[in-house]
Amino acid sequence: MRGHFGETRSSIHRNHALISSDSHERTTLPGWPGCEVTFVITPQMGARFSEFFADLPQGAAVGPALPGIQRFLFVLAGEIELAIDGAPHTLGEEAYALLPADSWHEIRAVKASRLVVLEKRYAGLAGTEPPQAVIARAANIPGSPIEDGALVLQKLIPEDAAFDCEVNLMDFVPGGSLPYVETHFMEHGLLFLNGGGIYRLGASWYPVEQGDVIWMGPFEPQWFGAIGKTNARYLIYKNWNRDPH
Ligand code: UGY
Ligand code: MN
Repeated sequence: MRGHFGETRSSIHRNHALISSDSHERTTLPGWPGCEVTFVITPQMGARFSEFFADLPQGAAVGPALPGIQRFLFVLAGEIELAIDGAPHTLGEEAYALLPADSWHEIRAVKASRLVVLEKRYAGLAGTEPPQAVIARAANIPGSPIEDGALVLQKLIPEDAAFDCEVNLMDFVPGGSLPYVETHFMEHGLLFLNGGGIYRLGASWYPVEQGDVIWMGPFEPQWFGAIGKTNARYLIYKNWNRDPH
């Protein structure tokens, strides 16, 4: 939703960014024929990964990511068919896939669909085979209550040395919060799926709501408190499982 002319909640800084949907810029992209894409996090900001929304009309067909790049996709709306090695999988709302670097796949929109996509260069590990594709539905992933039930954590990617990233769902009860201000070398790409609250990034506090995206660079102090009458839930990427150098 747009506010007043000349205003936005988007706020871009050297080591963090809040991108609200009022400032989205839709573009075309050769790899996504017939689709509209909206990049919200890219290396131009300083991030070491990309995050974008992809709006696919019914029937759109999309091939794999660029060489060396792995792709995570999460269906926000609609339905897609994902072909991997010839085997089709149907993914509806809140189904997701992690597609390993340099592996063939095709995404076909069964209905008009909206995806959120994360792409990063895969960091291999000597002596460890690269991962297999992961395809699942968020609703089937068990949640772990943490911080005395202030939030429930779902880990969408298996905990295995082959994976160089995490993508989690964090669901906060009203009044729930992160227990402390985190500082860590890992980066985040975050999308608010439900509810909102106050996000602390560095020395700034931002009101946040459904549809907002946040990039948190290395060591950016970060804290969240869920404010409101409903749960606040976000999808959060983190580079993970690898040395910092
Ligand atoms: O996993 C995390 O680092 C997570 N707790 N960070 C965050 O929610 N900002
Ligand atoms: Mn964190």
